[in-house]
Amino acid sequence: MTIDLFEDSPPPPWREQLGPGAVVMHGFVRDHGPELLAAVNGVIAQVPWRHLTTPGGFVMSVAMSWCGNGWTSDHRGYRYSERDSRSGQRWPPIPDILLALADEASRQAGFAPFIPDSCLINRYDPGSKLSLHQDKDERDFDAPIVSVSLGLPAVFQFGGLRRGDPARRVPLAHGDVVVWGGPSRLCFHGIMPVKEGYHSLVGPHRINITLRKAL
Ligand SMILES: O=C(O)CCC(=O)C(=O)O
Repeated sequence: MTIDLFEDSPPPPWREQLGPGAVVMHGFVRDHGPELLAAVNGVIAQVPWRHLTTPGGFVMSVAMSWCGNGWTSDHRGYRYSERDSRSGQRWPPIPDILLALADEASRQAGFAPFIPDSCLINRYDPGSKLSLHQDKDERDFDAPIVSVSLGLPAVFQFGGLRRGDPARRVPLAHGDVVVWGGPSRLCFHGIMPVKEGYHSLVGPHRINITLRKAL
């Protein structure tokens, strides 16, 4: 697929290595907020925000939506699905702009061309957080994870392969992209509670778009 979205972009202002195969590309999509947000809103119109319940019975503070392969959490555990179990319909396709972003970010982080099949969109209202966890419900771990931050800033925690390993705290801003894979693919990570604020484009929220090869 060829789209020229990233061809005119300036080089990323700076990269921060978090570990082998894990990098923050600060400002990578800073100039593309409106187009990315339009893509997000197109998905939300079809898959409205929802607060999932964890297998342990807790309602997640983060609101979620998705496209490509969807994501479910309930008392039976976490899993991906190709279709909405209520309607039997496939979840909406991943917008081209997000596919292009994932591929470009993967290559620039040193990974192979990347075609994700699942895109999870998280909305953090002030106070929302995501506890330290591993992304391990995907079928194979060869592909990296590409994670985009829009709107309010947040502190990303990035630890090691064991839950108890020390976790680095990395401030993320609008337009930052984190890519992790290879030896870091299963590193624990999370988001600390998002502080109150207002972003001129996104409003009083942080939006995260995470692209994965799930099935
Ligand atoms: O919001 C973020 O930056 C991280 C999201 C995340 O860890 C996840 O969706 O698994």
